[in-house]
Amino acid sequence: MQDTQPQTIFLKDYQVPDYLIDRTDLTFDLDPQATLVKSRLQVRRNPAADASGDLPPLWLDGVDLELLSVAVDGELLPAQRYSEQTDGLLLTVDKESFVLEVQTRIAPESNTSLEGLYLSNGMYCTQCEAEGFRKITFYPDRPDVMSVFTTTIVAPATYPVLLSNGNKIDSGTTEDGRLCVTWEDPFAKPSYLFALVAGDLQFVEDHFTTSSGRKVTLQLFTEPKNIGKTAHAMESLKKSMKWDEEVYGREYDLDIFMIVAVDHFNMGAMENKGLNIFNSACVLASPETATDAAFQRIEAIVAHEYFHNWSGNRVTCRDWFQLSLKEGFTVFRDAEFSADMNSRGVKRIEDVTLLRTAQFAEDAGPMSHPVRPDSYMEISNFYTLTVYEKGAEVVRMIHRLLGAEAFRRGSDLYFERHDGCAVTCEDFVAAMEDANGADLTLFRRWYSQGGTPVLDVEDKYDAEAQEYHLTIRQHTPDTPGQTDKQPLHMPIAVSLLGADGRELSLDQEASIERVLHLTEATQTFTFADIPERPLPSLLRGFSAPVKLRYRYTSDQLLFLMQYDTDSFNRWDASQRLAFEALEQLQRAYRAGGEMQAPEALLQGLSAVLENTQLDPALVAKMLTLPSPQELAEHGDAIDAQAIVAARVFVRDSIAKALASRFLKRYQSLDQRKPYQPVAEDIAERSLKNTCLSYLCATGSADALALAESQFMRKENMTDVAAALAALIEFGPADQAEEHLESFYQQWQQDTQVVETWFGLQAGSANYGTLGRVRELMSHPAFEFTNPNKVRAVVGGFAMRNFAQFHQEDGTGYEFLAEQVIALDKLNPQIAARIVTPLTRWRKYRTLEAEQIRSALQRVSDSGELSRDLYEVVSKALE
Ligand code: 0A1
Ligand code: ZN
Repeated sequence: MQDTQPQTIFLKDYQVPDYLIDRTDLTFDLDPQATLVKSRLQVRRNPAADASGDLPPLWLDGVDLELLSVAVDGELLPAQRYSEQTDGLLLTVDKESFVLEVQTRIAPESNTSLEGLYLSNGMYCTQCEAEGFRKITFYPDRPDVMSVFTTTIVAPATYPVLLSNGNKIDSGTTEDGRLCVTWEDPFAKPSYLFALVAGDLQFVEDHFTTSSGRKVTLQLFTEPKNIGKTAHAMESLKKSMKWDEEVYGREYDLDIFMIVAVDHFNMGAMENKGLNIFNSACVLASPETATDAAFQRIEAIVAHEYFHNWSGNRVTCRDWFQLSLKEGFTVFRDAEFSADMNSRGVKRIEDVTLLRTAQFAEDAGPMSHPVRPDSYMEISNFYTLTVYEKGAEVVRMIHRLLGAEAFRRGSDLYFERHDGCAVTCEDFVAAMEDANGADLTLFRRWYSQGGTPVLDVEDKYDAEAQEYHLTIRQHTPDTPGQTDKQPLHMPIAVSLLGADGRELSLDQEASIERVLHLTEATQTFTFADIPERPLPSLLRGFSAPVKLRYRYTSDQLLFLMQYDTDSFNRWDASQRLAFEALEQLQRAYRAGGEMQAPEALLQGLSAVLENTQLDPALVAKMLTLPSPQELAEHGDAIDAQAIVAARVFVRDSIAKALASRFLKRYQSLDQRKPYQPVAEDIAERSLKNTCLSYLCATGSADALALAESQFMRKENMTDVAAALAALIEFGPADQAEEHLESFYQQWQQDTQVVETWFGLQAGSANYGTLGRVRELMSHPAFEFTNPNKVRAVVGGFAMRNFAQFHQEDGTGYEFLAEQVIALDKLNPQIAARIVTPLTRWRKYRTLEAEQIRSALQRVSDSGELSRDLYEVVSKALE
């Protein structure tokens, strides 16, 4: 917590560090309340720094540390040569190079922020990105200071596993019987990639032979009770290592790669060099306990962290404004990996859904920022969908504009040029240009300009000239601190469909898709030799992260749903149709008029459901209505009740109209196969469970009996959780309570399943009532200091339970304010994230807006806020 108003840090103020640290030798003497940290730094004046004038003082970041001693070249430094401040230590040394030794004491047990060194279920672990290392020892805690680390860990024999980055070079026992291990990481790295783990852990081991024939040991550590849940992550790791060699030519570089699962973690996982630390929920899985979605998430996150070894660790960020350099690129890499391992079309749909629901909302909210932000108060607040997902879209557009081979040349040059360096987004783009003689001058605006561009498309067919003209107008709305946006360079992938549903050939090479380079505010593209008036399939594969408007008629959307060969656009047509129906019904609801069944949508979905040639996962996606959050993102003066009512009405109309088809499809897919988390089976289960949910929505006893039988069979968690969700949403209350209870009885020992159980209730339109959520928070399995539990219960309610959170009396908002205030005292990062729904108050109609704003004001008035929460709340109230 700060004493004064937090400072804003600006990209334009960046300066190279005054001093470099060539070597960092650390010794940890572990103790829950008094861990002794000794650091020995080989300090050297940075030759690239301004050399005029006297030697500048040396600044070391440090937060919540007890300073014990400071010595330079073996001599204790007199007190007048250093001054301790709330956020660091300023030293006057007057030497160009010297050895600095600092001793500090820290209390991991009292560290609930989960940054720095902390305890999770009795095991020590660290989280240093972005600025957690300064909670361990005094250090220039910035990514452009890269150092070779050795780490010695001393701990009681009750902590037999002692890990850090790199290779183990020594181990033994001290005179008093404690264990002592030393690790050396030969690759220079910034402090944010440092890691330490100590505990009574078990591990599984495997090996991977790299393309050049080096044998790498792979180890995955967990608490003993979880050792049976490691196989999927290990397989995912081996697949990732192979893929990165094949697709990017990137080999692993150490002799050992370790993963550790911890229960208390603020994010998904962390790419520490050679020692990745994972949130248990993002690495542990077994068929009985984890859903298909969890299996896929684990595969993606294991890959993401592994890929960071090159895009992040070997080549890192100069400063935190460049965060998307490593995150945007790595998300793009992991998305392509997942697309190669599973269904490419479905992966794209999932990613775009996230972007449209959450990133577009961020772009339109008070924390809106470009992919490369210009300023921040607290960097932890910028691990955002914009930096990650929109950043990945920006890289994807480069891939589209240049083509796969050219992109690979660019990435090879980038890694070769900058290996071992801390660089900028500009360096990435420059490598892409230089490797290919390309010009991305205009394209760079994507990094500096925020907001979601809107494209308006109009077309004209000239029968006489056999020409088709597409006119595209682009416009990006103002965002906080940015007005008068400039046009962006973006690829627009287009096909033209003829009356028979086939794509027309677009040039001599008979290709059916063209990538238009949009660069101007308004631009017209002409297609020659077009023999009939075509129907355009626009922005195929979502080739740019924009909102595209074109006046499709319902018939045209039905046509695209039937014929478009781009599975993304095929799905998108179904979503456009659903949006139209839902918006019309919201208007009817608000006007107190009658709600009419959405005939066109019913017709389209009926055909889709009959089509057994289509990937069942795609069918399931087409049958899934846009979420309330996505509908809210579209609207102004949001009326939450209208959104909920319209959505329930459409859902029930579909359920009723297609009931017999749902049953037929459910039955044909309900084959008792042994569980495997492979794309084909996942696709079948997703459609089967979508059918089940619609069947139960009718409330029919037969349908509920199907769900009950699926629940009782306990074949795998995907089917069990889907059945339970349907039962609690649509079944009689007393039975649902029984099922919830029996589920808990069976799984109460399993942390991940208990999180699922919390989430199912908190996110349910029926069960996640405020009273129920409060009860869950006093359940013995709930832990306010565990982010996963908070996300399941508080987040499940405030972020995934639109209907209950937006109850008209405003109590949902008050509840969230209360939780945010309490959380901020324990874990500022989580407080600043979970407050998000309150920050979007301006989008709602007057009544809700006033209620939400006043809840946010209450947070603001509650006393001194952490820097994390202060930044988010103050920007939202501005
Ligand atoms: N670099 C990690 C994300 C991460 C960021 C911050 C953390 O602690 C506050 C933890 C993880 C990734 O992209 O996976
Ligand atoms: Zn990452």
